[in-house]
Amino acid sequence: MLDAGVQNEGVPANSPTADESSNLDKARKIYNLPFNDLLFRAQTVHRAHFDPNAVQMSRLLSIKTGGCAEDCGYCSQSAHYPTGLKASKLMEVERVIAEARKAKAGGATRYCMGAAWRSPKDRDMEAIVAMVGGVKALGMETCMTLGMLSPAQTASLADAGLDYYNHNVDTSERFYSEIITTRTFADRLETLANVREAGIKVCAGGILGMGETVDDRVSVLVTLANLPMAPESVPINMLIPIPGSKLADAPPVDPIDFVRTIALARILMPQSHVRLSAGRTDMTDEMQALCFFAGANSIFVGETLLTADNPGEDHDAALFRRLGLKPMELEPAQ
Ligand code: SAM
Ligand code: DTB
Ligand code: SF4
Repeated sequence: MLDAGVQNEGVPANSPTADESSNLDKARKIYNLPFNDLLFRAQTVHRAHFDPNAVQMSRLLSIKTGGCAEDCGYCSQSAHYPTGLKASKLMEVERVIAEARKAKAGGATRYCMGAAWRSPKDRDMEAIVAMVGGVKALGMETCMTLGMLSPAQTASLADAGLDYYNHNVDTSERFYSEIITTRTFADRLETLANVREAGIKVCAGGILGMGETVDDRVSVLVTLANLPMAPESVPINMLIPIPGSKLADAPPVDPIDFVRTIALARILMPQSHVRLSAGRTDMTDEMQALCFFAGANSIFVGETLLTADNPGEDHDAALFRRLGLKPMELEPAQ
């Protein structure tokens, strides 16, 4: 089994266990190791499971932007905050497929489509299913992030052949209600369980830089590592402060603490792809290099994430050259 000794096997994600605080203690000890010991350990785990110089490349598209009913304090797309973002309707299927084709030409192997919804309406499912089919037909992996899903909705996405569903826990259970009040941490775990149950691969992570404590960060990773099965993909976002949002003035994360969190994610979830996600435009090349050394092996490519900036192709190509990194190839479909 996984080698950090802090996972529970087969324990339902949302039932408190006697081991919970002991798992947190063990993970906190790893997080607080001397930095060189932590990075050596993370890199050793990384090399046992992955090519240390290969980085998976995903591309994002916002298929439905803004006007969201949820009050997530970090988000440009919440209707609860005056962020100045213009809301738009669900994009045409053909346009989505045309954008995916361009992303493939730019080297992306996974196409991630995001919608600013609390959850999809049943009337939207036909278009969503057509998008999955169209992007898959290009030979790319598909990922969607559409908010909360019912078992019936996860079943139709699974039938459409969706590879991954992204649904972040974002922060610890303790801190959750400071950031979002229109849904609960338990709601997030329920959708994650529905996704797993339907046989879709899980992408779930969090955000650093929202005023959370180190314990909150450790707790997010312990939660994810202790799901009945760890997520295949773990995005670690650094808050992009959005003017007008609740977290517009949140103090920046210490880069060393950010790298420690990546290292802990790698150690607790040895087989997962750990994605260095939002916030790379505010990271130096040196910080990103440390994140890759600590076990991050996936990024979003392209000029834009959903609504915010991302380093463009030229910058990332130069970074990959400087570090001797290469794009991770897609595994042939079984
Ligand atoms: N509405 C869906 C949901 O919330 O699940 C999908 C889209 S939502 C934008 C996807 C994720 O993006 C959030 O869970 C959060 O982790 C991340 N995110 C959103 N705004 C961000 C920001 N300003 N900085 C960093 N990460 C952000
Ligand atoms: C994730 O963890 N990060 C991505 C993806 N999942 C959907 C989104 C980042 C959004 C950054 C802010 C924006 O572009 O609006
Ligand atoms: Fe809506 Fe998702 Fe943004 Fe929350 S994070 S406001 S659910 S788009």
